[in-house]
Order: sequence, then C-alpha cells, then structure tokens
Amino acid sequence: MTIQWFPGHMLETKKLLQTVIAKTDAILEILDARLPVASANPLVNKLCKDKLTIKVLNKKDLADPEHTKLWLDYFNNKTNSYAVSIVGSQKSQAWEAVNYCVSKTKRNRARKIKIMVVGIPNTGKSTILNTLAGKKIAKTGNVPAITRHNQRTSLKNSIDIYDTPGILWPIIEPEEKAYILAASGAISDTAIDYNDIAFFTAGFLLKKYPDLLMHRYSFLKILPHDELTLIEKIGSARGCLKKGGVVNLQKASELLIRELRAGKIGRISFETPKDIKYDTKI
Ligand SMILES: Nc1nc2c(ncn2[C@@H]2O[C@H](COP(=O)(O)OP(=O)(O)OP(=O)(O)O)[C@@H](O)[C@H]2O)c(=O)[nH]1
Ligand SMILES: [Mg+2]
Repeated sequence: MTIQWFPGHMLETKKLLQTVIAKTDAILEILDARLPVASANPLVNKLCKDKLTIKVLNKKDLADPEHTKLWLDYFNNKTNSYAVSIVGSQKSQAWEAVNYCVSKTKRNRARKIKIMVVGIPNTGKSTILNTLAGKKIAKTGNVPAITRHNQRTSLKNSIDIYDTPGILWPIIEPEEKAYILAASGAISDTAIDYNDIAFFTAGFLLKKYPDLLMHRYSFLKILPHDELTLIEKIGSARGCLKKGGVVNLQKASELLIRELRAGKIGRISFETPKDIKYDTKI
C-alpha cells in the first residue's frame, strides 16, 4: 500500500518553507515520539540541512518510555544532532525545547530570534505554540491538516515563533511507513482504508505488545494467533455488529485505531533505532 495525500495547502507550504527557512535562526522539527523516523519529513531534512534543527519528540506520554530513551540517545549521539522529548501541552517541557534551541544558536542579542516549527500533520505543532504563548492562538485538533497558514507569534525573551501547516510528501512509501503514519493519525481518513490499517496494527500489537492487548481487552482469555481473529474478537465484545450478529469489521477496525491513537491500549512505539529498515537520512 502506498498513500497519496498531498492537498494544495501542503504544496503552498512547501514553497513557502523554501523561501522562509533561510530567514529563520533555527527549526523545531516536531516528530511523533511513537514514530520518530516515519514522522520525519525527508523534505524538511533537505531544506533544513544547513540550519540548526532541534528534533522534538512530542506526545511522549503516548510512546513507550524505554524506546523514547533509546531514540534520544540515538539522535543525541550523532554529530550536530539534537533531540528532546516532550508533552506539548506541558509548559515547562515546551519551554525546555525552545530554551535548548536558543542555547544552541549563535544569538545576536540586538535582534529577535526567529524559530520555525515544522513537521508532518497532527504531531502537535500548534499545541506547542499555544502552550508557549500561554493562550489559544492557533487552532488545534485530533485530525490532520488543521493549520492551513503560517502564523507568527512573539514570545518572551525576544523570540518570534512561526507555526506552519503540517506537510507530507506526495507519495508515501514503503508500505510499512505508510501504515505507521496512518495508524498514528498523520494522514486524512479520506486517504486510508481502516481495515488495512487495523490489520497492520493488530499484527504489530500481537507481535510487540501482547501484554498490553491482554490487559486492555481482558475478555481475550488467550491471545489470538492472527490479526483477523483479534479484530473480530474485539468487535464482537464491543458490540461492533451487523444484522444477524456478524462482526462489522469496519467498525471494529475504527475502534481499534481510535483506542490506539488515544493511548487507551497503553504507551506504544512503532519504531526503535534497532529495527529501522527503510532508507532514511535522519
Ligand atoms: N497525548 C498527547 N496529545 C497531544 C500532544 N501534543 C498535541 N497533542 C494532540 O495532538 C492533536 C494534534 O495537535 P495539533 O497541535 O493540532 O497538531 P498540528 O501538528 O498543529 O497539526 P496540523 O496543523 O494538522 O499540522 C491534538 O488533538 C492535540 O491535543 C502530546 O504531547 N500528547
Ligand atoms: Mg497545526
């Protein structure tokens, strides 16, 4: 499965980033802590290669803490590579990311420092901006492509921060990366097939997080051997049924993905530094 979802505003943002990045002092690249490689936009990497970039692993409350620690070591042990992990709604943590960023710049105190917040959709960019500002100035929401335009905000300590719309790239592949992104909520519902994503997710959870599955879905007396049985059992127990008592797979798939995204199954990471298979330059 490849995914193609590149609405017009993403193309506009891509063009804008190409011109605006040169005028900024530093970049906060907001990644999803559960998928720090899949959620890294190769375009950002290309555009920002000569610019100070801090990788912000956001949503760490949803990610497996052991894996997040491995990721921080992985990024911070590379030359000229900096990473922090945060919960975007926590003021002290959002400021920790900004202050870390400022500490790495060669700051000219006579002028304002310009920091641009970039990343794929739904990673929490606008949430972080609102937290830093201490009030709701940017619209946020748990669906991708909420922000449609750049927005500049002045913060204390002569810092200007720019929120930008989340952008992806025109064709998302390989398949595993597309599935992980879709499961995380970075891709519009209109561009994905829930049954496919749930099937992938069920397989992943059975392999990597069987204990969390057994805990969340305690009606499972033994762990199912395959993805379809798991989805059917969850659907059946949760009342996702069609006429005649047959499991409604679409509804059961949506339920599994919804619970995963909300962190109800537990703290889950889709990637660890050890098992990155797809080619990446991050
Ligand atoms: N659990 C958790 N949720 C978060 C965190 N940060 C943001 N969110 C949620 O993630 C969703 C997306 O947040 P936004 O700030 O709108 O994301 P965005 O990156 O600006 O999205 P686009 O504008 O579409 O690119 C919202 O439901 C937020 O409440 C976090 O650290 N933890
Ligand atoms: Mg936004």
